Amino acid sequence: MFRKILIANRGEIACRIIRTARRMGVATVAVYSDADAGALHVAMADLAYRIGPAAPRESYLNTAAILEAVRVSGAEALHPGYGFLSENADFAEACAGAGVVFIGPPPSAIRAMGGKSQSKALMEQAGVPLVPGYHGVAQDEATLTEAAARIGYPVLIKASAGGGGKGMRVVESAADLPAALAGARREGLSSFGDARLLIERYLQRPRHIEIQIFADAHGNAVHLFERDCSIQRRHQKIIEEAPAPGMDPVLRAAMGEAAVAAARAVGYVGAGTVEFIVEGGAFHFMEMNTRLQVEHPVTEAITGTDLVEWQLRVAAGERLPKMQDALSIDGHAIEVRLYAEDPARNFLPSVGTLTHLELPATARIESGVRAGDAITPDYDPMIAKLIVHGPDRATALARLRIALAGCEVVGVQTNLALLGAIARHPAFASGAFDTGFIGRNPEVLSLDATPPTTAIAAAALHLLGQPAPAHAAEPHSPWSTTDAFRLNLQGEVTVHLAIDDGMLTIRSRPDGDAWHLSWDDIAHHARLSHGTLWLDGTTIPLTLVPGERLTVLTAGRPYAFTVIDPLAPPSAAPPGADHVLAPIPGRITAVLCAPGDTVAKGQPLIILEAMKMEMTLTAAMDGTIAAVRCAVGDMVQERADLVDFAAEA
Ligand code: MV4
Repeated sequence: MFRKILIANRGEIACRIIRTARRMGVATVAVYSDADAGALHVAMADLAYRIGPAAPRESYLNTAAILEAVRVSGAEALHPGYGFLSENADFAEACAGAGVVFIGPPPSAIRAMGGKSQSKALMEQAGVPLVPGYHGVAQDEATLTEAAARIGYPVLIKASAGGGGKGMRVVESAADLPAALAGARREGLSSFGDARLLIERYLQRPRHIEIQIFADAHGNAVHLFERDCSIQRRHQKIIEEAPAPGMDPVLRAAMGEAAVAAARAVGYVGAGTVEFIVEGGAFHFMEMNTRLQVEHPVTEAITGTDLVEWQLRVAAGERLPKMQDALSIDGHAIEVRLYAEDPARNFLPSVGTLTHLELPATARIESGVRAGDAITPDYDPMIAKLIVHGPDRATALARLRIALAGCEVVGVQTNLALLGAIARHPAFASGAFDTGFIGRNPEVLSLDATPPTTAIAAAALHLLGQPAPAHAAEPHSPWSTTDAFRLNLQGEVTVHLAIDDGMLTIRSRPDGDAWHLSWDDIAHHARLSHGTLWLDGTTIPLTLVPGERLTVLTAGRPYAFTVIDPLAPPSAAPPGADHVLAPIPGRITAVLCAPGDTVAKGQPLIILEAMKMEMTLTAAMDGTIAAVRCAVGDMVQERADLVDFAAEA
């Protein structure tokens, strides 16, 4: 076994790899960018080296800096994690050239599976079933038109070099084909520098089922069953589970054999995943991911394995720890990805400091952050993965609901409400879902932000125990205290709270050892002590997190209140539709307008790149551009004013 490995990654996966290496007695070396100098993976490792500025291109994708860290640290092997350089064949080759073992497949296997058309041709030869389609070299209009007709409409056009749904177009009939081909070519060229296309029969309600495979350098290859990753949003997985609900053992065996055949066909070594789409009992190869995947823990849970340990053993030349006969499925596991993203802003990444973070001890937690850390615009905004396991799916799902209720995140917006809504949804519980789940159940995306009575009462009681506003003219006068001293008003104190667009006025007065609170014409009797609210005779546990906003965590959800000081001077009116503001911090990648331009509502004005996403900012109204306050390459802060419209004539 290696004495020391370097982890060329960050966040939860770097932490997860360090944990297993340490258990195996292998020393660990972290690398970090300037943005990560204080990150958890750096604190956990035995040694750590700076590799560059925050931008991935200059740090976690910087081959020279990473190989220099390998050299000075004396690491014998390098684990690339997922993302970044994990599926870069040139990097894997550079590792070999530098005398360090790349903990992953041979560069030739990465290359063979890298392109869609090429990998499909290889898989066809290996007898792995494909979606009926065309993935040939010829790209002329006549060939593609004839292929689409032969396949039968509806067809799906994909960019040969594509991934993540980019460049995909559904075409319902031959009349729509020329425009769709032209559009997909343009998108392929701009996104991947490659205009080649392939065409497939469009499956209307597929499930995304993938097979975990593992191979060693001695000619052994096994599969570790399937994961169902059908619950996705915009090609981003949010819930994964193993085994797939309702999976038939015959189909499982056939998919497992096909996945192993796929691995053998490219001389695979190490951990890999073969993705299929499944519809009506038939399965079709989509692509192979030549890395350890984010969702590998559900496979670990049902097979009782540690796949990072397997990766290290195989990379060190050992045989697979278990052969196919020794592998079986134990119960059911579900993983959810908790992201820092804002449901109210179309699930854009939400940046900020995690002022409060509690994750449930009842689930396996994989996280790269702790309370006090920041979610920055530089990297993926995942906060944590939660993995639950049980003897059957119903038990695992019940454990998931409990685990989600135990998550407390303050400082950034999260997708917790979405995860909870899916975990409670009957169609998810039934197991009869496909990749269209969120599209057909859009109510899971909408959140009811109305705070419950408990949260309002707790916020008001907390504020009643706080000092008076700082601007009070005479801080020691009875008029400025909040102990409910008032002449002729029965000791009444008024608290003003704002939540989202709403505003609440709560009247309060002491009542024995508790308070009498009233708002919206309803009165309550309440007391707050030791993290418990006593309200109208019922005791409710909750968490209060003071800060710029006061957050009350109750019933598994955060409610953030802004304390309104009615005596404070009015602030400047916020810019409205006549300004384009940066929704999150990021880098300007295109400026599509200039002063004096007349633009129409909805017209793209600025393209902003942040958290690995590209965002097009559009005009909120028809008008004339007065000023453009940013240029390509600028880093801008959240709410930065990017474009101003001229005042209406
Ligand atoms: C498909 C498909 C239907 N028919 N191919 C989306 C991303 C890429 N990896 C493949 N994708 C799809 N390919 C055919 N012939 C539907 C999808 C698809 C999808 C696949 C897996 C998980 C989620 C998805 C969401 C929308 C579409």
